[in-house]
Amino acid sequence: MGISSVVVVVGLGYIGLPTAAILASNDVKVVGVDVNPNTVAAVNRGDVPFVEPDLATYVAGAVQQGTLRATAAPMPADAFIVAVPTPFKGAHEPDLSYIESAARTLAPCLKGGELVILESTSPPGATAKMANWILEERPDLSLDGEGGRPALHVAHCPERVLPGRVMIELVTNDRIVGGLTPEAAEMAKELYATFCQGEILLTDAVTAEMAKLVENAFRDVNIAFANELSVISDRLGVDVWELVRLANHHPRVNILQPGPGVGGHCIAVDPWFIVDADPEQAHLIRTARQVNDRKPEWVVNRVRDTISELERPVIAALGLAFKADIDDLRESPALEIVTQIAEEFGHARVLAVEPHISELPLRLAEHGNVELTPIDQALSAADVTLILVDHSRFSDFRDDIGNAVNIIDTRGFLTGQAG
Ligand code: SAJ
Repeated sequence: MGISSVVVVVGLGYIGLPTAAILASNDVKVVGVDVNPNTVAAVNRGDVPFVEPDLATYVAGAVQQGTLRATAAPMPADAFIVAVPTPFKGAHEPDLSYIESAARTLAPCLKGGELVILESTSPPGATAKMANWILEERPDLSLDGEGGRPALHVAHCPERVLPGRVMIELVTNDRIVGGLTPEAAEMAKELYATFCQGEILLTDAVTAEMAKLVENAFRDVNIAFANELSVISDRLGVDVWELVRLANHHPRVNILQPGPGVGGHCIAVDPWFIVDADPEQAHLIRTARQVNDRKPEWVVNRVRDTISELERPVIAALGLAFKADIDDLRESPALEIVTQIAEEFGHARVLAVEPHISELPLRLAEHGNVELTPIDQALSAADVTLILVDHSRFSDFRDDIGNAVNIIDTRGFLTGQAG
């Protein structure tokens, strides 16, 4: 893949846009495609429609340099990267409709010889399905040149970047590339090598799909262990953060941090794809998901106990994002907890503190008893302080928070062990 190559990136979201921007800043000509006209317009202005450190600089630079532009529909290119959402449908089944739609939309642009990469986190077999959808549209093409039909090279290259560190990790993380054929894997490796300084490891597509899911399930299971410990410790009157800190002095123990639950669009979602692939065998992975999903309810129960004596409680809820120092509220346990509190305790005033957003999300705004409030005002008005996210911006207020009455600290923020 030389510098005269054109790469089309389908889906300009949390992964597609950073990938498009980093390729474009390495002199690859990139055309980003998105169904949302606001996203297309924003990118063409050099703007970024969400918060991710340094991304805005990359996008603005690449647009100005003329290596990145956005459009509504794909066009012929040397390589296509599909980075669209893979949400659930029904009871935790993966919904591949965005991948199918991307595959069918890019199919008319192909002539044979192109590289098509699926980056979206996907259940086992999704890359092969994507290839089949393309071939359904284009029976004149093949995956291996069979019958003299020009070959398409299809691979899976899951993203593994941590929100908040995307632009760094895109460059420094190792990548797993799984080809439907070894040649496809080699071609994908060459493309990623234009910006990735980590090791690029080649395998088949299903192993690459599973590797991504397994990484997130590993983290989920380990967070579930910490969350279960936090619930047991609370019963026993033990400070779980001290317990974890002490146990982690053992040379082979590394317990993660308990919290209000697991959020984001990855760790709370991906393990279900493994469960869905083999429901009968996936006991531990399913249980971990359930333990983490039950944690917000446990926090709400703590709030219920704390406010039971108060006539008109004022609750300061610190943080709505799914984790520290980002503005992303997707699958956020903090948002779920605050919504439940607002719904269930109509007599309470909830002062939601989230320095990374400028207005409340609709599902909170529709409750008359929730206000987005600056932290100083919330702390001075509150008689219950609920710490849901350990944003670094809250650190300046550590003393005020520590002096508050009725503190429920779901992150170990005050014991200084969060992270
Ligand atoms: N969390 C805890 N305790 C911990 C660590 C995390 O409660 O000790 C919570 C966070 O507060 C958050 C959730 O878990 O609600 C997930 O946060 P995270 O920082 O663990 O992960 P994500 O979702 O931001 O990103 C993950 C990463 N995967 C792994 O670390 C294995 C990232 O590398 C992936 O690229 C990303 O998922 C993804 O897109 O799949």
